[in-house]
Amino acid sequence: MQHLIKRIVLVGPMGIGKTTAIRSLCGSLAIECEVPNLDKQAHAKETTTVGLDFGEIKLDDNDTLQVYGCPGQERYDFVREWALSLAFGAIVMVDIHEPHALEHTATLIQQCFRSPKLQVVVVLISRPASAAQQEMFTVRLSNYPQCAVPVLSADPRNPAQMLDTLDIIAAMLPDETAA
Ligand SMILES: Nc1nc2c(ncn2[C@@H]2O[C@H](COP(=O)(O)OP(=O)(O)OP(=O)(O)O)[C@@H](O)[C@H]2O)c(=O)[nH]1
Ligand SMILES: [Mg+2]
Repeated sequence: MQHLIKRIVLVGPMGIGKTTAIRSLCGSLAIECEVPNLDKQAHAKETTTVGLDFGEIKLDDNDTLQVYGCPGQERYDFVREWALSLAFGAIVMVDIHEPHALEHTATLIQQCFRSPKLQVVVVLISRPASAAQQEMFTVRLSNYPQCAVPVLSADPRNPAQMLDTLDIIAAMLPDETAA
């Protein structure tokens, strides 16, 4: 069977769990770009990503998935743009309880689709929310242009849930997404 490399990018606001997700998936093999967080107003956590986090995952069907985690801070939006330009799939992570979650998610999805290579975008609800809240978010999001995309949910700290998410997005990628 042909061996393919599929690149996926994790995007979303500061502190949503992009680095945590890659750590869950790849453990000590994850390559992180963490530095002390000097913007505690934006998020109280101790470290934040500059550059790109990276992890590689072997999927059941012999495909390799490369996962890149973007910095969430807006000052590094050029890094996100560059990562998206290399990717075939994107996961937009969101806490649907955040103010402006809908608008921010829609803006990120639209940015993803501006990247010529990018073929699949899914939204990942990454904080606990009821089924009704998730349903309402999904319906409202689908009213934004280009935003009728699959909406999944998973805890970034949970390796099994993150693997399931990656399996779904990998299965949606067409075969010609070889590197
Ligand atoms: N309470 C709670 N915390 C969570 C949950 N999911 C992730 N976290 C925590 O949220 C934090 C996420 O931090 P990071 O993984 O560094 O976030 P990031 O998206 O990489 O952030 P930047 O790189 O700064 O953009 C970690 O401390 C996680 O343990 C959750 O469902 N509930
Ligand atoms: Mg990070």
